[in-house]
Amino acid sequence: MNDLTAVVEQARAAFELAHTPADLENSKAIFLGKSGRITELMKGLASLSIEEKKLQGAAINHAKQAIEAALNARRQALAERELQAQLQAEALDVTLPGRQRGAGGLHPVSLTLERIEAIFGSMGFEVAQGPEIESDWFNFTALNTPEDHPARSMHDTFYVEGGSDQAPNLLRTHTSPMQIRHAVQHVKKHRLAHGSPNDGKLYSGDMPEIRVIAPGRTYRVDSDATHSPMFHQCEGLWVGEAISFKDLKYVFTDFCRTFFENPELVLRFRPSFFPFTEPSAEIDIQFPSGPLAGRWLEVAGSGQVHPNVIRNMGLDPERYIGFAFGMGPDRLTMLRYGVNDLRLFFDGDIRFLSQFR
Ligand code: 2U9
Repeated sequence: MNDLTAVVEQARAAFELAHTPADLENSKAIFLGKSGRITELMKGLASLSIEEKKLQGAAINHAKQAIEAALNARRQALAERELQAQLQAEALDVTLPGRQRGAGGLHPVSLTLERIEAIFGSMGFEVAQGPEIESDWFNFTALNTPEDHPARSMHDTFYVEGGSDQAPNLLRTHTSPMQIRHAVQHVKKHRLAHGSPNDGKLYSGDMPEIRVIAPGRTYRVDSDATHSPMFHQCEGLWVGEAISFKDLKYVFTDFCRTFFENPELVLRFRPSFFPFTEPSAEIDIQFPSGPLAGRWLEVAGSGQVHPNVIRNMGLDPERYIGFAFGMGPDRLTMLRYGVNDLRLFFDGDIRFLSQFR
């Protein structure tokens, strides 16, 4: 009996010394293998009497079970240890700060365009849309620009393929063509509603007012610190039966004071010339205080829409009249934020752009 207890103790000790599953399987062979200690003891039973066989056999089985239990316990301990080592090796440090996705923001000129749309929107202006590649007719002819006007030269305007000599295609030089398109659609729609579809004559029937702004990209052959070949424009148009210069002054003054958040802002209308307006005026603003105080700053062109342009919308200028204005959102953005070089807007430098987030 003492022998068996010793064998069990030796097995336990051997299993404890095994530090890998392979070591453990070697130790198992010594005690439970084909010629292991337990098998040898079983073989010894052959020479015993039946009574002794029973007793000794039961004792050996008992010892064998104890060894198997120790083996299984050690197997589990090694597996557990291996798992812990693996978990530790593959551990994720969840306390590391996460990789953040950079917060985006709108471009400063987009912020200005949104602002312009909101302010004119509150005055009942719709927002027109239209193509950046235009026909010569919508960009120049419909806007009363003479055939020999310098703006029509290759020197000033980007011409693109796809048009003909009679009707060339170009990159729009202003956003006015969108307003012509908008006005023509507006007139068509209300002619139909009044049962007088196109009869070739100018329309002098009833119609709601045209009140629209046209913001967007425009293109001219020009490039220096204050000119970019691509720049933005926002034009406005209000046509009705008695829309006068007085309305232009009121609307544009209100717009400038709201845009620059300064109710004391002063405006000046200076006589000028544009082919599409008559009379025409440049609009200057002056801040009563602050870094720009005391200087007249040119911010827009404007005027009463030329009768020829009213005709090109399909309207009778004897009944319909209105005003138009055009401004540069790029320049408005420079004035609002104190930016001194237009090119900063189009360089795409994140250090500059992220200041407007
Ligand atoms: C229609 C008829 C008339 C829009 C106008 C200006 C005067 C003007 C430019 C000044 C420099 C814009 O900032 S700028 O690039 N614009 O001076 N624009 S009146 O006149 C129109 C528009 C549409 C149908």
